[in-house]
Amino acid sequence: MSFTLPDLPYAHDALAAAGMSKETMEYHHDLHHNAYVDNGNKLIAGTKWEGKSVEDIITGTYDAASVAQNGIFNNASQHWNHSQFWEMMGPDSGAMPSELAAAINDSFGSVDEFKSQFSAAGAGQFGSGWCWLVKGKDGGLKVTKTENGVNPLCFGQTALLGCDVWEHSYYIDFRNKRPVYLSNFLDKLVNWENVAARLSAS
Ligand code: MN3
Repeated sequence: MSFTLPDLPYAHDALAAAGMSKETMEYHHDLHHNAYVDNGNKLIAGTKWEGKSVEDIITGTYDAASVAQNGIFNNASQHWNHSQFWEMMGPDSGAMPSELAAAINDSFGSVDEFKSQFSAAGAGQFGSGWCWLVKGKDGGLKVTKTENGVNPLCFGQTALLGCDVWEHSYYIDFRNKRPVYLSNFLDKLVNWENVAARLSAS
């Protein structure tokens, strides 16, 4: 099995009113994500990873000491990260399902405290990376941040929500204002039903 670029689960302009423009989606999905797919397929061709699942490739190639030089890992992880990211957003953000809100309250004390920690993690990630809401091995929820394409699979965690803080994700719409992009993401772009479904499936 090789990598395939998934279609967006909505039209390219579906998130524009919520702050993520059609132009951003055309660059981010059609060009950036597609490049991870194409480059990943070239790199795994003829290796033992050809035919393996993207999750197995990520966990099998992750090496904290050599992320920057690890082409197979970086492209596989970025392919997986973006495939999740598109699903984690939607045009109808809606209210947070009660079971998700309860789990967040249990771990963070309040939804506002979770949002504060998530935004701080994203704003504080120096350079390219992601911030996450994960379910850890102990069953509790926590906020993390990762460099480049590193993701929760590398640490045996379940990714409930992730936000791409590479500049290509926000520069067209928010220029250099990453904190504004993050607060808008939490307030208008997140598909909380998808996040809740990830939690109940975990
Ligand atoms: Mn990206």
